[in-house]
Amino acid sequence: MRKPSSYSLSSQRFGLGFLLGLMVASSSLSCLSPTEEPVADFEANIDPLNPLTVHFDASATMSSVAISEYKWNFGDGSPCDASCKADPQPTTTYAKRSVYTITLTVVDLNFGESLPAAKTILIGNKAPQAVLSGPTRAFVDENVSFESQSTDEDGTIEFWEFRFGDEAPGAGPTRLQRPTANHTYTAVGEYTVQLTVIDNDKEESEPDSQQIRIIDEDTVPPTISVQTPSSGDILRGLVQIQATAEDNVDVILVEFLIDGVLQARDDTRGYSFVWDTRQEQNGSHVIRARAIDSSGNSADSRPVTVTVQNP
Ligand SMILES: [Ca+2]
Ligand SMILES: [Ca+2]
Repeated sequence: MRKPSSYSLSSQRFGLGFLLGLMVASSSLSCLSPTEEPVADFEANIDPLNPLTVHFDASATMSSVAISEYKWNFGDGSPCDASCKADPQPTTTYAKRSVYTITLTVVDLNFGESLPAAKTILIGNKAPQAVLSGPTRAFVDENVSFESQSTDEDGTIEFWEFRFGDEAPGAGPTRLQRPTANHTYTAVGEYTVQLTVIDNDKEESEPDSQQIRIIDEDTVPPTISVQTPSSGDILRGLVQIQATAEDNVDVILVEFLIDGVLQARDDTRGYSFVWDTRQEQNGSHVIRARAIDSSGNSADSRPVTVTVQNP
């Protein structure tokens, strides 16, 4: 039973493989009777750390008896010595970036030589690196901009392929010839945005991705209260002022005010600031905290009136 041969350069595994031509000869057999000659087949995996190094693998070769010889021709004029001929998984490092045609002929003890299997591959190209940037939150119907900071060490980037995460099932990416993309989401949700770039050797990068949260426009202000100190407290020295704030979307900043004057800002939950009461006159002072959400809505806490009494 015969089936069509298939290209087996494992670009998925290493992400660096790129094929210019395909096999010249050979089909694969899904089963081989003991009366048939062997069928050579191999994979060529470009090393992810060195694009001039290629790991070959002849595991896909079919034969009814053991293979006695793997005749590799790496396409760069280097000889295949006895150890190379015994090796179904040789590794070769090429001297320079070029297109090479690699062939493999196998020999088994019963039926002699197979037809040559061949692959023509660009070896030595460095794959481009995709780097995506963009907001992590936006509103429904807002025009959102994503940007590529991708690079190609040994060439240039020719295409930028964006996926915004809300494509129809089966739809392909948006392929652009520029590094920025604009997109408008029509529904709330979490979306994965993905960028793949393609260099001037037609080699694709690994994808870079990020999440974006799409929300309805937020008109609800946050809530905030000062936890410590409490109204009526008598304070001296350094005093930690602590507030809690909540929002339907996100609190991005809490400000602390003493007698209406801004003293400090904190954008980390567990909002706090250390007040040096020695800088104040002894007597009554009013503490307030103000929370600001990601849409710019703000709210003030109830005032906390304390007495400063330093020696
Ligand atoms: Ca390149
Ligand atoms: Ca809000």
